Amino acid sequence: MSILGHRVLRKEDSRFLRGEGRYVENLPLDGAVAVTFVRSLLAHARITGIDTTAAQALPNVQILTAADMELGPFGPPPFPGLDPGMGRPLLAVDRVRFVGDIIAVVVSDDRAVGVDAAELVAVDYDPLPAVVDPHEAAKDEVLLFPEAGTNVAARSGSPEHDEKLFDGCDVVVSGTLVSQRMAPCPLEPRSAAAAVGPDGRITAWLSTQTPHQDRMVIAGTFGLDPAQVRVVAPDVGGGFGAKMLNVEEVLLVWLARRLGRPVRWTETRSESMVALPHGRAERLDFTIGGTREGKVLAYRLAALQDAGAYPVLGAFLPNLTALMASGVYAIPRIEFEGRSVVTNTTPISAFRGAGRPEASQTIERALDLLAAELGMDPAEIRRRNFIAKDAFPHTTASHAAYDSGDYEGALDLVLRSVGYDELRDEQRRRREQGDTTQLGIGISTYVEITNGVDETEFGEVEITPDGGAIVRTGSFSHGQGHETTFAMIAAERLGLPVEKVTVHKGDTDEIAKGTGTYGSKSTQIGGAAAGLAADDVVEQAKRLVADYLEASPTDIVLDPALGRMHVAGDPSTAISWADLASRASDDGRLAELKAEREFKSAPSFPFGAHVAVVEVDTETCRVELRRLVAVDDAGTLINPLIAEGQVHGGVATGVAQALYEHVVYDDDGNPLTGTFVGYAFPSAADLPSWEAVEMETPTPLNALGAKGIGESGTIGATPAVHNAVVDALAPFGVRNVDLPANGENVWRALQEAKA
Ligand code: MCN
Repeated sequence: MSILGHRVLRKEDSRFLRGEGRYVENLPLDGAVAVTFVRSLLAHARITGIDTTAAQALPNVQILTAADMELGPFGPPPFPGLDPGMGRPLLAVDRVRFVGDIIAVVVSDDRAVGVDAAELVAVDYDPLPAVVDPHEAAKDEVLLFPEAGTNVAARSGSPEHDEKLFDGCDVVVSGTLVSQRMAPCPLEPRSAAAAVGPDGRITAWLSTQTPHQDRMVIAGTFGLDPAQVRVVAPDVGGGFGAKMLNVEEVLLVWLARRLGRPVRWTETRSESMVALPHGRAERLDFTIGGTREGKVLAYRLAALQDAGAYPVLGAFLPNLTALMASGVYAIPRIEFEGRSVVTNTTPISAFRGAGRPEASQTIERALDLLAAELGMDPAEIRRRNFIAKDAFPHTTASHAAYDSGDYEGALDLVLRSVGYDELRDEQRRRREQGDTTQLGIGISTYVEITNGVDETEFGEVEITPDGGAIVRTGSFSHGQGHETTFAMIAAERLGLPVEKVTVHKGDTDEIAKGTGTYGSKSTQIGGAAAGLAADDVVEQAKRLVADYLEASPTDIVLDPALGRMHVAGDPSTAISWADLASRASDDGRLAELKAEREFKSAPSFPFGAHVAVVEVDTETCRVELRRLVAVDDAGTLINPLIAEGQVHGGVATGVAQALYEHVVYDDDGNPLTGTFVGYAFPSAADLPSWEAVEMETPTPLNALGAKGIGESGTIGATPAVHNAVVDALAPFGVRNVDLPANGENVWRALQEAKA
C-alpha cells in the first residue's frame, strides 16, 4: 500500500517540540558583532546632517552611513516598464521615503550597546510633504523620485474602455473593494548573519525562503562568481511570502566584507512591522453586468496598487490580479487596468496569496452584489456561471489557462457540509423576529494559481551506506513540512519506510540548484523532481542488482512493499536496499545509486469553496465568526494531515484579513500599527475551529497529480467571511462593509445605510 495520501505525522516536529530547531539567531558564530539599523523616523524628508559623535563615544561601536557606501541602489527588479531609477539606496542618500528607511548602521560588540548607540545617532531632517494615499500619489503632486517625474511605477492591462463592454446586460452593478495593507508577522522575525573566509568566500546565513536565488543576487551585487557565495538557511519560522532577499541582508554581507568580521542582525518585532515588506494594499473598482437570469456577461476591473516607497514585487501584484480576475466563472468579456504607485510607506511585496486574493475578494463581492440586485441566492448565481467540469483545460477571458477543476462539485460539497438550507432557515427566523444578533452566511468559490510562472525545480536522491536515502531539494520549507512530504514521495518510489528518508534543503553548497519556496509551487515541481530522481535511482539500482544476480536489468523488479529487488517471479533471492548499499559501498559503486532531476511545469489551478457563518450584533456592531467550512482542492494530496494544517493556517490568515488586520498610517506617514498592541493580529483564542473538507481533483501536469495548497485557505476565506458580514446586514440596506469587517467598519456601514 502506498504511503501517499496518508496522514503521516510531521518528521520535523520532534525537533521543534524539543526546542532543537536551529535559527540564524542561535547558530554559533565565533566573534560575531551585532548590527543595529538606524531607521528613519519620518516618512518623507531630506537628510541635512547625520551626527554620530555621541554614538561613537560608546565602547566598541562603529557607525557607517551612505558616505561609506560604494554600492548603488538595490533594485528595482528588472520587470518591464519599471523605472530603473526607483531603486532603493542601501543606506539613504539625502532623502528618506518611509518610516523605516535605513539611514545608518551601527556595528557593536554588544548588541545592547548597539541599540543605545543607534538612538544616539542624531539625524537632521528637512521634512517633505508625505503622500500616503495611493490616489493622492497618482496625482503626482508630491513626487518620491522627482527624476522619474511620476509616482506611477508600473502599469498593466489597458486604460482603454470598450464602450460596448456591458451591451446586452440587463443589470449592471459597481463597487469598490480595498484589499487592505497587511503585515506578514512571521513568528520568527528576519535574521541574517554573514562571514567572509580567508579566501574571500562569503557565507550568509539567512532566514529566507529562497537560498539559491539569494546567492545569485548577493553574487550579482558584489560582482562575484556565484561559487564565491554560500547561502545557508537553517530552520526558518515562517515567511508567508515576505522573506526574500532585501537591503538588510545585502548590508550584512557588505559589512562582513568591509569589516572582515562575522556580523549578525535579528529584527525586533516592532522593526519587523515597519521594515519587513507588507502585503495587499490594492484598491479595486469593479463593474459587473449580466442578464436577468443571472448570467454574467461582462466584468471591468481597475486596480490601484500601493507599491510602498520602493517598487519591488508589490508593483506587479496587479498582473496576477488581472490574470485571475475571472475566478471560477465563464465570463465572456473582461477588461482590466492596473496602476502601481509609490507612496511614503513600507514597500509592498508578496504576502500569502500575493495578487490572487485581491482578484477573488473582488469577483466574489461582485457576484454577491449582482445576486442581491437580482434577488437571487448567492449559491444559485454561482452555479449559473461556473466553468463546467467538462470544459477543462479552459482559458479565461483574462488569459489564464486552467488545468482541471470541478467548481460546482466543490460548492455542492461545502453547502452540504455546512447545512446551508438549515442556516438560511435560521437566518430567516432571526430576521423575522428582528433579533439584535443577525446571522450572516457568506459563500466564496475560488480558483488560484500555483507555480504561476512555469518554474523549474531541482531534486536529487541518494542512497546512503546504511540503505536509507537522502532527498536534496531546491525547494525550501519554512513551516510547510517538506521534510515529511518530500520524504514520503521518495519513500513511496523506493519502497523504503519514510523514517529511512531524510530531506536536506537550504544550503547552496550541498544542493546544486534551486528556486526556493513561494507561490505554493514546491510540491508540484520540487516534490515531482524528487519523485523523478527517486525513479531514476530505482532504475540504476536495478542495473546494479542485475550485475549482482547475474540477470538482465529488464528482469529485475522492485517490491515496493518490502523495499527489495529481485528477478521477476523469484523473490527468494531478493536484495534489500540495505544489502545493496552495503555491497555497493564495498565495491566502490555507491555513487551509482544517486540521481538528479529537474522538473518544469505549467501553472496549476487549485480551487475550492468556503462558507462562513457569522453573527453580527446590530447594536454593538460586534462580529463573531461562528463557523468556517472550507473545501480546498489541491489535486491529489501527498499528506492530508499536512495539507489540512496548511488550510488551517491559510484560513486563519484569510479570516485575519476579513475581520482583524490592517496596517494604518496617519496622513504624515507615521505607522499607527507598529506593534502588536495596535495591530490586530488574531490569536487562536479569537478564531473558531475550522471545518476542512477534503476534495481531490488531480492535475494532469505532474505525475503526483498535485497542485499547491499553501495559499488556498487564505484566498477562499476572506471573501466568504466578508460576504457573510455584508449578508448579516442586508436587511438594513447595507451593500458593503470595508475590510477588515470589524466592529468599527460595521458601525460605519450601518450609519451610511441609515443616512
Ligand atoms: N501538500 C500535499 N499535497 C498537495 C499539495 C501540498 O500534501 N497536493 C503539502 C506539501 O507537500 C507541503 C505543504 O502541503 O508539505 C505545502 O505545499 P505547497 O502547496 O506545495 O506549498 P509550498 O511548500 O510551496 O509552500 C508555499 C506556501 C506559501 S506561498 C506561503 S506564503 C506559505 C505557505 O506555503 N507560507 C507559510 N504555508 C506556510 N506555512 C507555514 N507554516 N509558514 C509559512 O510561512
